[in-house]
Amino acid sequence: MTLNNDNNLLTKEKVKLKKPNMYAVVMLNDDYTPMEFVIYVLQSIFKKNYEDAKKIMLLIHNEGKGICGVFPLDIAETKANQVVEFARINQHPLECKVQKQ
Ligand code: TYC
Repeated sequence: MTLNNDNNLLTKEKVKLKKPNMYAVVMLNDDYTPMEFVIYVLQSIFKKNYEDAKKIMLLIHNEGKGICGVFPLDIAETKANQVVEFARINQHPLECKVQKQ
């Protein structure tokens, strides 16, 4: 909004707010990572409750991949890196990728 000197309303400017591009963190299935480890990752990094984490883990196990969450790019990349790093420390081959929505 703009006011003139008499404080009268002159114009209503359009403020354009662009929604941020969103990115899915996609987790991939493998034959070695224990199911309970994947559930723990989904709970700790993606803040899922046990029930939802188990459902997502089984979907990935059965379908080959699945979305853990959708975030702005920096957060998606941070979470994907945390997953891979935590898996490496525990000697599991768990992988995930970041995919633009
Ligand atoms: N397929 C694994 C097993 O049978 C479990 C698993 C689920 C691994 C999801 C990775 O992203 C994954 N132990």
